[in-house]
Amino acid sequence: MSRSGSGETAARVNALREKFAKAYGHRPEGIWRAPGRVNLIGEHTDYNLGYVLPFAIDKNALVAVRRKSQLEPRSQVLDFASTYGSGDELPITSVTVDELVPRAVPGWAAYPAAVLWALNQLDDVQIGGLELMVDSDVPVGSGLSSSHALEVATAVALDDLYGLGLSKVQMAQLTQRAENEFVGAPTGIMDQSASLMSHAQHALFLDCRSMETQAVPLPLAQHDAVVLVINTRVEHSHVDGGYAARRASCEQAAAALGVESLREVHSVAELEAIADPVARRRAKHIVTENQRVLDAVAALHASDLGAVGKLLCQSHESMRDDYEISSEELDAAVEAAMAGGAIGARMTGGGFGGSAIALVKRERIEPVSQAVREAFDHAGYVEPAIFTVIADEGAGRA
Ligand code: GAF
Repeated sequence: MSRSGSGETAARVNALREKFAKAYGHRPEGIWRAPGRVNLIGEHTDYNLGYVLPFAIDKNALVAVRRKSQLEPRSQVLDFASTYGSGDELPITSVTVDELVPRAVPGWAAYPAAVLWALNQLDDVQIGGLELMVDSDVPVGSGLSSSHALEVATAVALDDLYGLGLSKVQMAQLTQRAENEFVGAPTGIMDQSASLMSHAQHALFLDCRSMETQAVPLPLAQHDAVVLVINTRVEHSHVDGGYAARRASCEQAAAALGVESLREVHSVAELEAIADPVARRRAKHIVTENQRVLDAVAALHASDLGAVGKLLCQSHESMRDDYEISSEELDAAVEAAMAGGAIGARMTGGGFGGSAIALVKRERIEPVSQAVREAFDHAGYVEPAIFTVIADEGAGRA
């Protein structure tokens, strides 16, 4: 089991500064940090304008940037490098500002490029040549929002460097547009909001309709409890069909009920009017999940971790049976964690792979981890990566 902390981030910031200087021949103007997230509860409710309760984690993306002078001949060229590669030479991908068109940039560079593109769509914003280098310890494809961390780090960097004065809500909307239109993933607004707006030791209660937030204290220390992440290492992607299909079912259900979004539905009984059984089941998850978020916020305020744990388990069942976005590995992780003595457990994020979380008393970390490892070994799954996470502060200058 491992855990990354702020000491590790500081060391990565220094290493990134040096690698940047080596690759580009001078130091960056600054380095910005944006965390990944886990979602405690409230899954697939964001694009239904409902409630979510994520928190930023102590794993993050770093982006080092230097603006090219308008006097330089290459001032309209955007250079992207990352520390991901091994070896001494870090390859640089270069595109001109004019070449920034949706879906045109492959690989990880699509995420910072998407943000540059989205910024240049705004009135009065003209971002020209840049040198950029990224570093991240958010595991890719793990359901911990590695792509949004890269996007948010780029957005806060450019907002700061160019003095754009964007609010956090505007930055969340901007990175959502980048992800939806440039990258082509029809995702909601939760992940970037968590990365931007979270506070240390708190979960972020976000109303995705009003974009109002409340920092909800996580009473983990009082209970000597932690949040354990179980990364199944089955990679997922939201550009694939499953995520979009769930979105379409929700829109179909809302249309059948004559409401703008499923946020306007408050009881499962109302869903009887939906003729299509699949759309009805999908809508049932959303309606019940919104209520579970509200109940979880109340339980956290009451410092009732037992109640939070029950809600996590109910949420998982709903995603497994009604929303059908779990996987064999995620179900096994949740089942084994509970058998090993977790207070509650559920898959987290978009689903179809990625990670589960378990709420665990500190003294049960090892038995729970062991139970999960044994279950995976027994089923012949890839060995999961298991680590604790801490609720960290949202994005900013590193
Ligand atoms: C992914 C998306 F990016 C989020 O917007 C959200 O819909 C989540 O899946 C499911 O809750 O992480």
